[in-house]
Amino acid sequence: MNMHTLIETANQLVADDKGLLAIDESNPTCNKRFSALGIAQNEETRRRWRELIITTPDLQQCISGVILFDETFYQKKLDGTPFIKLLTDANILPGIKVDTGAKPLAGHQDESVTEGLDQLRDRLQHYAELGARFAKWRAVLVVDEQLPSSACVDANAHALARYAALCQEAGLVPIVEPEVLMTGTHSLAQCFQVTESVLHGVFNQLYRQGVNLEALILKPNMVLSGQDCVQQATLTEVAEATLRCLLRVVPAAIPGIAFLSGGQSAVLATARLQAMNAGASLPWALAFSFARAIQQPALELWLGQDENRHTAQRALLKRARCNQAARRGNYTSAMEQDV
Ligand code: 5MM
Repeated sequence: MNMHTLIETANQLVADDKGLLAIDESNPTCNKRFSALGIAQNEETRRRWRELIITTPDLQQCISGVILFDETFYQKKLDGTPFIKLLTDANILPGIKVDTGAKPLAGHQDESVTEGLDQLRDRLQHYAELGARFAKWRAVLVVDEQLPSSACVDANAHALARYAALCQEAGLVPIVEPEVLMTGTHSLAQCFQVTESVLHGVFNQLYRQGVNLEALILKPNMVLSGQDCVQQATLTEVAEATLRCLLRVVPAAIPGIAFLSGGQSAVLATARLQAMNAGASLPWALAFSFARAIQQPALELWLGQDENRHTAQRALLKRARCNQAARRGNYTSAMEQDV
């Protein structure tokens, strides 16, 4: 492992106001998104969708890295060119989701712990040999009056740190993703309190496992009101609460924070990123690592039909450009009218 290279890669992922594009949906999740739009749910359709995304012209102008799922990692363009080569040739860093999913946490109803540490060292080495430059692991935390339990926070923080240490050993930059879900009736204040305590737990474990903070990217949720909360926080309240929370618990040593979108609408996710980047200077780059908030408008135009391919690519690029503008603090709602 060359720590200098790892640090360079981590910085490259958040350089030039670019962000990450997550296309690492597991097959059940990808199929669920397809099914909602009447798109066929099979390996070839998933390949065609991912090919459309990866071959979007000019994507590299606003996207620094793409997170792949294992199936996609080995797939090829119709002409036989591996997706990994297409990305690398376009100067987009290929990444790989390496967790094996959130599984029920024993003795803790409605809570999960993300699994995948078994054989992880070998899997990471394999992906690195095939050209991956970074990896991703997502933990899921549910909020209600009692949850998350400290057992759930501790177990997930420990697994994230073990994963991150193994990634750095293998020469891959770890994307550390503890997601506090927006589903539920909880308030902005509850989300703040849970997010703060989860991030505390994660950075504590990262420290204990000897993970180099200069060579990782944090992928957190924004601090939001639960989606069924009667009192929805305003744009300014979300931006203020998210920044206050992150400034309390995220060390200045990390190069960047790249938010997940978590089910927010594409436009709202961009507007909130803009609101956070429009203010005071911050110790880390504040970027994006969206899946739905970049893909969904394009998917709704594609509908599995080749004749919609270019329209869908334009919609995808537009979202990527809007998010890059939001990183610069230059995004305005007028950009939504651009074709
Ligand atoms: C939270 O999900 C991640 C970011 O996506 P959104 O911006 O849509 O919230 C995403 O990378 C997620 O981890 C993958 O889609 C994989 O999810 P599954 O549940 O299929 O493992």
